[in-house]
Amino acid sequence: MSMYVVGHKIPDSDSICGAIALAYLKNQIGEPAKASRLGEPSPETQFILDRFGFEAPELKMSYAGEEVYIVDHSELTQAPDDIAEATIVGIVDHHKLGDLTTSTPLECWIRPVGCSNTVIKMMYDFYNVDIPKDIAGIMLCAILSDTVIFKSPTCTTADIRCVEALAEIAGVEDFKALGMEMFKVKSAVGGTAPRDLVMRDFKDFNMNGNLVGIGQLEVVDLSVFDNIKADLEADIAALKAEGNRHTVMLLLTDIMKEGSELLIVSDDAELSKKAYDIATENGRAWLPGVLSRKKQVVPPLQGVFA
Ligand SMILES: [Mn+2]
Repeated sequence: MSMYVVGHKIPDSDSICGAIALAYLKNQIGEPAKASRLGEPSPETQFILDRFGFEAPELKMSYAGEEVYIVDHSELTQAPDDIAEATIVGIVDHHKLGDLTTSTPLECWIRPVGCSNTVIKMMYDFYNVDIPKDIAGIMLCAILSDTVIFKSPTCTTADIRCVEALAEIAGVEDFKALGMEMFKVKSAVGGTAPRDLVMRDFKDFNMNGNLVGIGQLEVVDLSVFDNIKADLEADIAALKAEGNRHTVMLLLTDIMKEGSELLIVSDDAELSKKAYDIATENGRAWLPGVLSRKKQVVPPLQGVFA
């Protein structure tokens, strides 16, 4: 039986590149595997796939009766809707441990590093499998994306060493320049509908029974939002009104100034003050030094909802 290797809903570059890289490794060690995805590739991910000559993995939403290797999360809200009817054979991740459970033993490769692809590189080393040049290229881009070219507080020396080794294999001489090229693609937000921008990198979290949705847009200069910020605010308000979320947040992250503007709509008007000790004004707050959703935004919120 062949397994599917799949990342989270609203896939980012780590989820797509990680599924491709891990499926290749699994096939090399005699475990048939196929990469798949739970949504459309972002412009950044498409740039990476094009750059190294890959097609996007198969779009597959239903996994009932299948064996599944989960990449880049361990949260029910981010997994396939029918994951309870599938067999989870493994998880490779670098986030907090979520609420996915299994009824059979599984392998887990979970490390507190900057990117799932860093853990997948450790898996290649463990199994002593050579990484093909093109796969090394997409893995290195995923790590540069997740670590914001090493600026994120989630970045570890393991991530930096991995990128250096992968750049060597991929024949990428200036990986920081490649990273900037990628973030410039990510910064092109003009001409995109507000809802598409809000949902581009959006994750739902179950915080002690409260559904909290957090989107993030990482750009090289926040001025790209000057003309659309009001539309984005209207859209997160609409998104909250449509569903059962306690809070919808959108982080506009400036990777050069190294901070994020928080746009928030919440049942609790004091949420930002409670979580980050920074009060919002008209639903906005500047969070200095905040680049990472998983390390700087989610944990204080979990504390508030505990
Ligand atoms: Mn990741």
